[in-house]
Amino acid sequence: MDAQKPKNLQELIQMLHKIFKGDMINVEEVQELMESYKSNTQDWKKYAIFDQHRYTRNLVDEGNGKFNLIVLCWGEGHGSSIHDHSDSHCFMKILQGELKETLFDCPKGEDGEMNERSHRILENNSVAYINDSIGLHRIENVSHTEGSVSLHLYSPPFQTCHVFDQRTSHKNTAQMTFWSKYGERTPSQTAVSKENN
Ligand code: 2CO
Ligand code: FE2
Repeated sequence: MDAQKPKNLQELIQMLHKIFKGDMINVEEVQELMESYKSNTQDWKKYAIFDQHRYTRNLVDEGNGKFNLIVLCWGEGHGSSIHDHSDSHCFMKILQGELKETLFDCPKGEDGEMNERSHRILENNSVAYINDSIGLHRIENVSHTEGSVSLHLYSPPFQTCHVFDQRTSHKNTAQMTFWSKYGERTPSQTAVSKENN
């Protein structure tokens, strides 16, 4: 029997709370559930706070400590570094526009160019999944005319990740911060902690 489809973002969040109650995570189940929600701007516009200079991370829900649900806003040409996901599951649903995902192998050491494995365009409403055993990725909004918005679920939640230099494979730790929480702009912090990865 088909599982019930969430009619809006609130229902999706309730259903996510239910399936994250236990200790096991069924990746396909989460992916299918997130895919079955059809994006409606009205549901998430209060979280979609863009910045001119870089992509923003906007906290929607803390999932009873089991996961973070975050709306990311990618202005035209904005992109992330190459990064990992701190041993967490990462689900990423497109809410508006498109995003390009480039996959990289995890470098063995810190010498030389990183190996680019593949890339793809993620279309509206699709859900991508990654974890550190799959590899690393870079996410970009390659559009020159449209902002993109995506919904990310990380379980367990994490506050730092590793970022990598494509040319040298050099690895650094990056702090992840929120541009807003529950629709309210986060008070501004020191310059260094405002950086996204
Ligand atoms: N992991 C990045 C972040 O949370 C976004 S790329 O999609 O996982 O900032
Ligand atoms: Fe990521």
